[in-house]
Amino acid sequence: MHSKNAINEFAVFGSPPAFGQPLHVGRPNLGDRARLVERLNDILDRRWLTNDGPYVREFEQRIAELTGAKHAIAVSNGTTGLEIAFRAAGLAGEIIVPSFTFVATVHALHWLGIKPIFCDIDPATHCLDPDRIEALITPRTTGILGVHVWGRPCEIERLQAIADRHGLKLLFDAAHALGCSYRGRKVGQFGLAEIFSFHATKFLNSFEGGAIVTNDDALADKLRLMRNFGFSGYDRIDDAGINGKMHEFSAAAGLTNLESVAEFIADNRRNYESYRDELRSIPGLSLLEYDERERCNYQYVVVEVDEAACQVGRDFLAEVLWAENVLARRYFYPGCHRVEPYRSLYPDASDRLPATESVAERVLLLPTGSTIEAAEIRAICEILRTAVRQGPELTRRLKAQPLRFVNVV
Ligand code: T4K
Repeated sequence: MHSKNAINEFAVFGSPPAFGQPLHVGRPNLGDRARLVERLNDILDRRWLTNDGPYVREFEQRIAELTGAKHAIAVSNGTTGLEIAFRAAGLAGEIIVPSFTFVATVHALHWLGIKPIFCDIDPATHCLDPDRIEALITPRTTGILGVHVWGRPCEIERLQAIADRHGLKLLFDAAHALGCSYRGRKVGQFGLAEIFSFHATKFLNSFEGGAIVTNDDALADKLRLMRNFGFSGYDRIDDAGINGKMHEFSAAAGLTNLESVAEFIADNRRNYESYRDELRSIPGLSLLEYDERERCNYQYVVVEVDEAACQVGRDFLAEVLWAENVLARRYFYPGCHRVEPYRSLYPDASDRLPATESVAERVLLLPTGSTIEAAEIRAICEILRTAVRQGPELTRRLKAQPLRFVNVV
């Protein structure tokens, strides 16, 4: 690692990068390799590769236990899980959804011909602002889709009260929130259904994968049917389903990684605390906090950049970090409403999303997970400390050269 005590030593101005290899935000956490290989061999020996196989069933059982939900239906990925859940729940017309989310949340609605009605977020929580929802409800609204951004649950009770008052369905995109709790109850037990992602970059991965969890028996039956083309038996089709099945290799990876999930959370928490200690002394950078009274998975290290206080903007900090091989991410810049097709379909959405736009302009996610070491975190924070200490000069010099890594929409 190269020291970065002055901006003249920054790779963005031609010096060697601090890190020889890229540091990622979403480097996969991996459980016991021998156990995984054992399970893969079982699958090959059994010649049962997919279609509700034994490992998928076991994985579903474990996810139901972990979340406390009555039913867990494993799916091929989180996005397909969202689509199947929306369809099985009968969502149609208009759905109120944040724009500050990964674009898959909104794509899933759009693919089903449902109009996303973008609602602003609370800048403190980064989740749907309950005070902004009711003004968006029309006779065409059938539901509210909350997203537990960064694993910090939405204001669930208030959302449920609004949904009940207007006869709307409430579902949650819980892609970030496995193992997290709201008022002492695990995420997975709220709304009509909650949908998790086990993509490689999530702290618990099944390579690709997801699960829909629900306490509703009838919905669970429908979800199982729809995940498998609508088949309820050989030659018997009861609904217009799709192929959303998780296969056995994915479930084997999910089960193996689940065995190490406590270690992954401990690693994330340790990283988060190291960042917190290091960043505390840097003016203008604030680390998004997790509620210590709740269960958290700490899988995202989210920094908000106050440009006025730092005298250097978030995008310039990202440019500096990328040049040093620190692949910090600007999730979810620029917001779903500002990417296609939503930008063209709903050109006026910006007018009612000031908090979304301002948060999307100042958020920066830093590398974490089991592969990141304490010394690397210290070095990343040293780069940030140097950048902020020499903020005005850094800004002046970066304005004079083209950005290589960061695009501005
Ligand atoms: N809802 C929400 C709120 C979500 O955040 C997501 C997914 C979904 C729904 C949909 O769930 P899935 O259908 O994906 O199950 C990543 C992930 O692809 C995506 O799953 C995730 N959210 C999103 C927040 O991040 P990208 O395109 O920004 O990251 P990606 O895939 O380039 O990976 C990030 C870094 O991780 C890479 O620079 C390299 C590293 N990496 C990645 C992979 C796949 C590895 O080191 N190894 C790997 O195998 O979307």
